[in-house]
Amino acid sequence: MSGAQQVDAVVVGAGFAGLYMLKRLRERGLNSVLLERGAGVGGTWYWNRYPGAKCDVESPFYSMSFDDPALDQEWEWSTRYPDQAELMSFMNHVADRFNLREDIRLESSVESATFDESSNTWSVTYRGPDGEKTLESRFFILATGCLSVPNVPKFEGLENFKGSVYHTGDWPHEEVDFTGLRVGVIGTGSSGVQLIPEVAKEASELKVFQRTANYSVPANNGPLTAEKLAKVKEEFPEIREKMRNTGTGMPTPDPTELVSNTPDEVVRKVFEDHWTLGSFAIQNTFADLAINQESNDKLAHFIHEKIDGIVEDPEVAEKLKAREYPVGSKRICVDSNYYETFNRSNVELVDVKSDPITSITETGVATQNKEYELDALVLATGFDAMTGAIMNIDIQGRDGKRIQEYWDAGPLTYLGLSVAGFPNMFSLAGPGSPSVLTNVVAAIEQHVEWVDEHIGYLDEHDFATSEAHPDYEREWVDHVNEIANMTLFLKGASWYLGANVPGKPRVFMPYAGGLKAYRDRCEEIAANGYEGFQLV
Ligand code: N01
Repeated sequence: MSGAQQVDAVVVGAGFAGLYMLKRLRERGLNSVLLERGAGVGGTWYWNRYPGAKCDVESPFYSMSFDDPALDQEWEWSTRYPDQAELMSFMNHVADRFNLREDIRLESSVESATFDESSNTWSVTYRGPDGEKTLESRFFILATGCLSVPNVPKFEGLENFKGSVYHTGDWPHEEVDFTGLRVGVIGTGSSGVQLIPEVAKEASELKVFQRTANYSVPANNGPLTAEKLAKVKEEFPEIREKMRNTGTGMPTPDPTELVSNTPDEVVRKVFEDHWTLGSFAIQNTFADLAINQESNDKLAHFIHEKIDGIVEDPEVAEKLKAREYPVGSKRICVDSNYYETFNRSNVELVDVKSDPITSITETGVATQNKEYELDALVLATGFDAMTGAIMNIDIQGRDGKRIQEYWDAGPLTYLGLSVAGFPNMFSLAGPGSPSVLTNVVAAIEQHVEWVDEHIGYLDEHDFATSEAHPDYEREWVDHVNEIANMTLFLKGASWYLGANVPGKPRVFMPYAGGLKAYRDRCEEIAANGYEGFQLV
């Protein structure tokens, strides 16, 4: 005996996936520990607390019942889209309501996990408030999130900047006041698009450093009236069922009509109605928007016209129009007054594609042609997505096989769940699964329930370990690529492809076939005795 604490399962990460996984494992009678590097639960929503942070999936749908329909009935969502504070309240409520905290160790950062073949256990070492500790566990479950490792570009001189530097994905817990300051924001993805209108209200001057314009649509956020909430609650069982049966993980039916078969005036009316309604659902109005360039161009053109209608300075409007890639191939943004913000006299859009940033100086940002004096700098520069958090843990499977080496050219998984050579290790909503291309909470729910049932199967059939068969893993990775190749996704230099982090392999990581098709596949595999998994 090593002296390390023995448990049945170690779960890493206290976001939606980790909390629900812990609940299910506990109900199965497994002695489980959840390790979380933050000082609180909430995952993404614990770290991303920048001004304007909110989810762009509507409140009732960006939630799950945690297999207890009473939760759906008792929680009162206040707005159409949940903001960061409300999501944190919800996650904390979940942790309390299901008594999860007693098995959660906060401020506990996992450093390594090594599989011991003689005992079929994982030795998981983490650094916690009391120093380094090790747990020995049969199952090792990664609920580490797809967007949890901030990407900080290697700007020359960043460390010399005398003002404050913030990253949206690692925002301070105390309030940040930009009143009267000259602020620079680098990055115009979803985080930047949400933050910029809020900072513009406080800053004396705001410089927005944009390398690539994004497509953004209005959120049309507002209170969720008592009447609407009552209706949602009444319909929850049906809504949850619908969410399980669509490609997007949303309750709205998948589109069947094609732009290419629809008269232009009808297409325009559909886009217009969705623009007024708000939400990213505009990209799911027709079945060919993600696969047909000409159809997609019509949506791009529609958004460009909207920008022209909002932004007063035609030159600024022109710069704000995304042109190099199809709508949705980089994740569409959902905003509250983003384009309108560029009509403010204290806001300047700086195009750093044509005039690149050369360094950060003591007093601001230097581009090839100009220097911008700043008091504070916000990096809205995204994440080392999908693989970053997993690759940050020194994971060794059978025969000393290291995940860092095995995934050197991109992630290899079977169903995004299991990796050949890493027995009893499961990843939730990670690379190779639909996760970020769908309503991620719906995707997480499916993964957690599948893993939980799989563990039940192993126990019922006296199997000690489960891991992906390498041939099935290869086939799955090929399938993920084949589906991606049928879409327009490969035309955007997105974080889906690892293109936002210099040197990261360019591999399309999520599964683009939709949640319903994926769920069916997972169920079929389970029904066939977990085909493709080596059960020993
Ligand atoms: O990150 P991003 P994000 N010099 O990678 C720029 C989710 N999310 O945090 O496009 C200059 O999208 C980069 O420019 P470019 C959502 O899934 C959801 O905004 O690489 N610029 C880009 O403009 C989202 O997709 C919500 O040319 C540099 C920006 O930084 C995902 O998180 C809210 C640069 C990064 O955009 C990530 O969004 C927030 C450099 N060296 C986030 N490096 C909601 O639910 C990077 N950039 C609403």
